[in-house]
Amino acid sequence: MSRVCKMSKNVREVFRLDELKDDIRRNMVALLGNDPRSKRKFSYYNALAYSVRERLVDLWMRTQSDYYDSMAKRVYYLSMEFLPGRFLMNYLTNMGIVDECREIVAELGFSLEELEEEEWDAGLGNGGLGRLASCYLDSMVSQNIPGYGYGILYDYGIFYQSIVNGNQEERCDNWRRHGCPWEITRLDTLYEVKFYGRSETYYDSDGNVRFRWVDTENVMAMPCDILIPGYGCSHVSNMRLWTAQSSREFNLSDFNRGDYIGAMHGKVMSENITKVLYPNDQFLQGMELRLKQQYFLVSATFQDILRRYLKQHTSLAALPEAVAVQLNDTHPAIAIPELMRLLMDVYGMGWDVAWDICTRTFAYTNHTVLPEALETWPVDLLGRLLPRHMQIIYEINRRFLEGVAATFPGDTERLSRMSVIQEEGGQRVRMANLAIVGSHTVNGVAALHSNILQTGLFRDFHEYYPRKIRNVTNGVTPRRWLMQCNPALSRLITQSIGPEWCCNLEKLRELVPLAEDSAFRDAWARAKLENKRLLSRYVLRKVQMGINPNTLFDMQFKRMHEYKRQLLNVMHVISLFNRIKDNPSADITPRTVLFGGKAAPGYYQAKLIIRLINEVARVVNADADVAGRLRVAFLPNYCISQAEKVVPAADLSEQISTAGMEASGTGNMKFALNGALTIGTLDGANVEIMEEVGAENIFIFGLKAHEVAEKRRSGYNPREFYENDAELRRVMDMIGSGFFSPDERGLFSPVYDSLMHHGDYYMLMADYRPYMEAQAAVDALYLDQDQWVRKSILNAANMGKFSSDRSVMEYARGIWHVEPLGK
Ligand code: GPU
Repeated sequence: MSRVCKMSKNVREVFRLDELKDDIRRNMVALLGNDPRSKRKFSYYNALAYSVRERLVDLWMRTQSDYYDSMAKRVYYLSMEFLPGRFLMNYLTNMGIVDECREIVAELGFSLEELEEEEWDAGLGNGGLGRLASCYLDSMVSQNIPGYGYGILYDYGIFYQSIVNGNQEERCDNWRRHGCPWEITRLDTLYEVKFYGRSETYYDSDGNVRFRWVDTENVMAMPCDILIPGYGCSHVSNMRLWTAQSSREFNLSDFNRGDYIGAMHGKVMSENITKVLYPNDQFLQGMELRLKQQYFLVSATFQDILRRYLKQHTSLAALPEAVAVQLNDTHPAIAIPELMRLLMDVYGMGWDVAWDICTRTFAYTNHTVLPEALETWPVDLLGRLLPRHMQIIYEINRRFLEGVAATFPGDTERLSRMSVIQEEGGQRVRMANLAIVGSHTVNGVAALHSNILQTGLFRDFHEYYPRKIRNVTNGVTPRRWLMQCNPALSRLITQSIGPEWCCNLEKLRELVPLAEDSAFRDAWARAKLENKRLLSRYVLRKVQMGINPNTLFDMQFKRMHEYKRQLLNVMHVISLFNRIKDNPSADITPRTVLFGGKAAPGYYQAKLIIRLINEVARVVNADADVAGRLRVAFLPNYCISQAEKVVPAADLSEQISTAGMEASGTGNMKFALNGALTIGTLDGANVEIMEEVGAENIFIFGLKAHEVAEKRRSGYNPREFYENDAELRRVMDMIGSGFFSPDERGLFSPVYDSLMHHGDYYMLMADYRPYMEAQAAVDALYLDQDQWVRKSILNAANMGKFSSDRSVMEYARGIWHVEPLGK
């Protein structure tokens, strides 16, 4: 049993809480140079943060030496994105000292909540993919699985979104402007990362042909660690984020030539690598700087992995027994030729031995089937930036295709589909093919998605490697996504079934019988109402709009994407508006429809839909007939800390993507876990949510994935729905004719045209009527609060499967082959 495990016994003693207040005051002076008599919230937040962090450093060091002593196999989770949000409350929650801390902070004259609000989100990701990585780190360390996150410390995270005259405007997110107390910068550790140059052959002393990468331009990578505390402080791990520093020698040579500005230019250019996160979600832009970022992450990380490994091993032959590397999508897939290069060119191995090590080390997770998101890099770009890697990729492909050709003789079409090199339209490297060939396991992120990989996108690979492509359904951490974000509900659950649920989410099933207990239902409804009140106050503060907590809170919060179909939701809102206008005295269920989400800055259609939401909101909210029955708002700058306010307050969760397009979704899990009912298509993890909560407790509608595929094949005609449905026709005509944009009648024509004239690729017209019917069922059920609350309880109670603890254990046992330490 590890030393660390015993630490959680007496938190007061372990975390020296009696000294915390003094430490906060000391840090105010010593670290921040502030007068402790000052009442600046920001200073106190920082002083508290440092005081909390220093209590974990010791545990972190013990954890690391536990890993070292036991020679445990380590998991490296490589991701271009992490989306941790704020750290303070997560540290306190996982340390189990929220209440104690609240008291201490009160003695200093603050509320914990106001200090919490001083922290900027760490927005080092776009959306679900980055947040999943952060949930997995929480679950790994909480379950004693020795793992690390490796990523990039962007100076500028995902942009700050504001809404000006209904339009999205982007401002840069200078999140570390005032420092970040959670970072531990390792100034003394620097790795060199090479770019450009050329691959050179030479003969080694045995007369063998070898390769080396020469005439490179070098940049230094410096690590910055952020601690990740496990729940109950079982262990403390870290994510290691790299920042680019100019290399010293390239400066010096220029200085010696007297070219000061030239030297500075080079310095600035090289440090640009980690300047900014690319804000595209599921869209490849193909910029050289992005490929540089990817290789920068991979090169620095592998130097670190091998350094740590070689401290305890003399030969690299056993690497796959000591190291598992998970590639979070193809973004870090250049790691495969990089490890080959290191093993062959630096450590002198032959191809076959190196390839065997490589393919036993890597596993790859696919997160999308959208064609515009699949990474391909032009051969000339990749070959110029990473010439030796390009050579290795060609050789991987040559050997791979040899194998395929032997299995499927004469099937040249199959060869060209499976090739790592795409030939048509100029040679490009298909990163997904490279990742599949170089990994022992490939997984999709929900059952339906993995199935689509096996039978659709990666069908040829599934035929060739029948056991390689598998499923691990996503999950979310119950610590942040219930315990921390929803204290009212957490308290009620713990009072009713005890505290174990937060480490064993299946325990929530014990709530099932309580759905029949009217006192419990009342308490459940009160918790929801309290959260809705809190959110109403937030909405008033943010967008100066009053919303009524007694109305149905209908929420769609996620990145703006055509396939996620925020537009379908808007079409429902417009239809409700029309029904009220036609019959102002009609008895309808009062609703508040809330939206949030960022659009990629270059995604025209997604930005236009934001504008449409805001213009519809303007019309609806100003209408006297509608008052009290329908309100619409778009909350700017959706981010993790906003999600923590939104999710607990939802009655209805909108998960309405075109079936077959959302790989999994994780917002769907967060909302249902917090007692929202889902209206959704049979897409991604919605399918499994329905299986868990029961078809009678969820509003499923619309085309199924195979029907979407069939319709695309047989010819889909959106106009047919327009012609046969008067209510739909009216909605479309209002959008197209400028009803919501009287000063600019043609403003929304592109929205109208995409559905009516450009094929309605995401099939909103086909799903409109079924969606309207499902929404009518929602309205009816909401009027019966007793039934609604019962179903709300049953939703939360049946979400056990969607804990990221379960997902991580599936990876650990089935893919990484690691066991929790100390068990
Ligand atoms: N996802 Br690829 C992203 O958030 N960004 C990406 O670049 C890619 C995928 C999402 C999927 O859209 C979502 O369905 C999934 O739940 C999430 O990754 C985590 O797997």
